[in-house]
Amino acid sequence: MNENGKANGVASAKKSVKTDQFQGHDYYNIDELLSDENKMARDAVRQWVKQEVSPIIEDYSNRAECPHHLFKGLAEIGAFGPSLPVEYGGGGMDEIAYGVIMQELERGDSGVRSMASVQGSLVMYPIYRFGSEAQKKKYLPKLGSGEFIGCFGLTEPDHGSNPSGMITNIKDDGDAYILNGAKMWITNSPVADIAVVWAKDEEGKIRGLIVEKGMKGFSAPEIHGKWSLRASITGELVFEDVRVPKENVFPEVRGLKGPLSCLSKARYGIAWGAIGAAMDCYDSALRYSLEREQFGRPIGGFQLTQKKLAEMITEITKAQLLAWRLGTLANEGKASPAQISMAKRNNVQMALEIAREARQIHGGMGITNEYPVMRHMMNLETVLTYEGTHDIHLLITGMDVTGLNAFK
Ligand code: TGC
Ligand code: FAD
Repeated sequence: MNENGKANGVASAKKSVKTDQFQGHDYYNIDELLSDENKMARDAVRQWVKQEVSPIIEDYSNRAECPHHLFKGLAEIGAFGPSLPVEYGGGGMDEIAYGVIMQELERGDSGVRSMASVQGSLVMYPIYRFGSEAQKKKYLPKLGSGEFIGCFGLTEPDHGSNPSGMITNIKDDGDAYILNGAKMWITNSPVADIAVVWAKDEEGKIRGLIVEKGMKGFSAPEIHGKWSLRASITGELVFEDVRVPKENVFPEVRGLKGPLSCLSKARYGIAWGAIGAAMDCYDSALRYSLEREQFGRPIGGFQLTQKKLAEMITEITKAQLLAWRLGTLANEGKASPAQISMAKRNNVQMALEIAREARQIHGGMGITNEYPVMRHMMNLETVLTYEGTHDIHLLITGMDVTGLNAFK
């Protein structure tokens, strides 16, 4: 209690939310490794997140509602496909620009970064990479401008980590395919105009197709009751004899490498994004540790608090270097799927551990929505699982270094 009989935690919470964020998380001058274009992209997105996301996100997350209105703004700041060519609705920037944009979005909220990851890497990218010229012309400009929202359907109720077992299927019916099956846990599906769906053909080969909202037999019910990623909308995709014109099928790509190559793109973005969530937790914990007093001094003066903060900035710095090096490899077209797995796994786990430590530094206040920490922590539980679980990425690394496949 302070001299006015008020709880210090609440008083300092009110004070600290008004304080500007610390910028002290560039411990190894990583800025010097970024191009001017990278820095401009990062600063513009950071500013946008401060103005448009930070003031509203706790409220949306509390109400478990998706801030759909942000889609247009995300398009305007170039968050959809930053490294895709401009003529196909992307930003024409390099892979590090894509990374720092995801970092700044996830500093705001993992769900907002998800909105951009799905649209850019899981919907625009497959259409750009595998689509016919007509598909590219029809969908990419509208997706890039945020006029259309897209979703990506790979996971099924009984096939998550093992998508090759999928049962969703297409059967030839003249000028169309008849699509049957169901997808589960699909980000943005209830609000999507189109879904990129992966299904097996009659030969058992995985094909990609674009399913449009309103097609007869297609529905996308919302999944409720999430304690994580609450500001992101998640749903199913249900297909009951949906007639999909053949012109909506990706012409060439066959097999799991189609969807997995999209995942490589998105997992790369998550490796950067998780750093943003970690930075926000670290900033909040550092600030709180300097403001909050116990035993007559700031809690930041205690060795155990300093240990937590010192380890946090060490881990953030290591994650930044991992992401930056991965970005330089990606710019040269040399980032392997296994290298991407290592960075996704390491950086998400790092962010989750930092969120948990930051929560402790905030004491009881850490469990409230006065601070972003608990929201990030809960979000990161999803990020640890989607786009390949923590353990699946470990096994990908294990397979890469031993040459032995633990999945088969
Ligand atoms: P496997 O036999 O190893 O591979 C099949 C073919 O794919 C190739 N490949 C890849 N290609 C590109 N990028 C990658 N990352 C690739 N990984 C593998 C591979 O070379 C092979 O090619 P080919 O030419 O020989 O046919 O496949 P498998 O069935 O043994 O599975 C391996 C495993 C377990 C690693 C894979 O299934 C996997 O990654 N599982 C995890 C599933 C997953 O990540 N699901 C994510 C769903 S989407 C999502 O979560 C979106 S969240 C969106 C948001 O809100 O941000
Ligand atoms: P399971 O595969 O059943 O795994 C359960 C546990 O078993 C995990 O711990 C896993 O690591 C472990 N396990 C599985 N296999 C092995 C093994 N061989 N060895 C050791 N351990 C193993 N999917 C999409 O297609 N599109 C989306 O937009 C999308 N968005 C999502 C949004 C949210 C909020 C969530 C939660 C998920 C989303 N997903 C999406 C699905 C996500 O990719 C899957 O949840 C994830 O791949 C894991 O699948 P699963 O949940 O079925 O878990």
